[in-house]
Amino acid sequence: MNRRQTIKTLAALSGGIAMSPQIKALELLLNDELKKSDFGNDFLWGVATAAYQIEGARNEDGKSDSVWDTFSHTKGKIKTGENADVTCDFYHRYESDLEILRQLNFDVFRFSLAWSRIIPTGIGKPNQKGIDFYHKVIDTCLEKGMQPWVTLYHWDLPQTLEDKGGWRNRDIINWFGEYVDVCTRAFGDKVKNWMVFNEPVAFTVLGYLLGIHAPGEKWFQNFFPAMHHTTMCHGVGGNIIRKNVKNAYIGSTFSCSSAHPARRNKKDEKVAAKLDALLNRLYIEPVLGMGYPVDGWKLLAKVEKYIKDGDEQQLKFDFDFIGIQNYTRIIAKYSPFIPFLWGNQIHPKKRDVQMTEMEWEVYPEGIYEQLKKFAAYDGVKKIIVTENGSAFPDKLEDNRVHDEKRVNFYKDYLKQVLRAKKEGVPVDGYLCWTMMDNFEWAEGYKPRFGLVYVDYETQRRIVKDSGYWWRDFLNQ
Ligand code: IFM
Repeated sequence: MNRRQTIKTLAALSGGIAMSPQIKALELLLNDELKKSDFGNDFLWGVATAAYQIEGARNEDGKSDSVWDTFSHTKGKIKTGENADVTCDFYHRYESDLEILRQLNFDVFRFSLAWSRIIPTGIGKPNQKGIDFYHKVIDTCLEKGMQPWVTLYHWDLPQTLEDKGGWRNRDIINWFGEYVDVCTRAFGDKVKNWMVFNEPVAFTVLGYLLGIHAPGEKWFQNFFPAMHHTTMCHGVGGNIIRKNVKNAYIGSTFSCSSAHPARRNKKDEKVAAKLDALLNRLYIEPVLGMGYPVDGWKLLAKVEKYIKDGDEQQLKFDFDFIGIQNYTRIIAKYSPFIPFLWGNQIHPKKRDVQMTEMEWEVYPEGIYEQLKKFAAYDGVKKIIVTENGSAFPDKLEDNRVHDEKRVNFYKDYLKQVLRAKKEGVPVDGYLCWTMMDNFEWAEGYKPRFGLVYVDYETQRRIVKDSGYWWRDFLNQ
């Protein structure tokens, strides 16, 4: 029996409850044809990007190095030995890139500001040329009828601030406040949609606990202060945006992956709960006034050392929306060999499931599970899927890229978003990761996530079949 037959059978067996939202949602999964109108007229459609991954122009117009410039130029840090000094050269090609986006019918362009372009010394005098660049990007979006959605911080801390301890130094609360103040004063008249952070879990866990992202620091004594100061900056950043930008729509974005126990036993369940606390609950719960999720992982209580009187109040912020970013799920299993976690994930390779080039399991139901989970928090008013996408090995053949797997990925994940929406989850928008292939952090340029293929030798852009699929879907 295939998946379609199974769902049909279940729907038939359910008899009396055939009209329940769950069954309606299952029926929806049977329907191969997705319609834009199913999501409603006000649903937002866009793409997401990040400064370091696409801009290039490493030292142009006064920009200083960020931690990612340093990290990518340090031998052995990037798997392919590459860096993003040039990457897609968006700094010089933003007009034609945004024109491609317009032709693909997207409403929203999400991008991040590079702190080291705007205030090269980290704190102090802003750099007018850096500010001018973002004005040009914003104006181009507006002229083309697209909404600019701005992320204030997508991992590229000015190196000069890292030299002072970066996110581990409590002074970053003031440094970040100053930076947000400069940005919101500069662009607040034109930009209404703001996100404080991109995936705080990623840059603190990968950058300060595991050392596999910039700045390459390791261990809990680095992670806990970085984590607490980042959380404090949610409140600080949010309040400054509220003060400086009239009618602002304010959010922050959170990566999330369902953590399922491998077996129904206490040990595996405990590992899954720890991973859930770390990966999904760590940053959203303090913002909502619930404190750190120590019930999920007691070890997190060690952050107390860095909490000062009055911090708990400042951690809270009443966001207008929450961005969720979902790619995969994790299957968690007890292991006596991994200290603290006492567990590990069962790699998708060992589970005979479809994987992307990142070796992440393709698990569309995961986005539904996370939308339901985030919507269940008191205080989450609206949700936007601020990133979702996949890397597959793309081949350029006669000027076309037939990326059928990526098209199917989008269709399957979108169906799950719609399923959640039909069940009452207040999800109001969906942004693809990402506009075009770019620098995938420690993985270099190998994984290609874009709707547009980038030939890095020539900087030629080639719209992939997935890009055309989006163009037609959005044109309905
Ligand atoms: O490329 C990243 C992005 O910067 C943050 N979210 C996940 C993407 C894919 O790994």
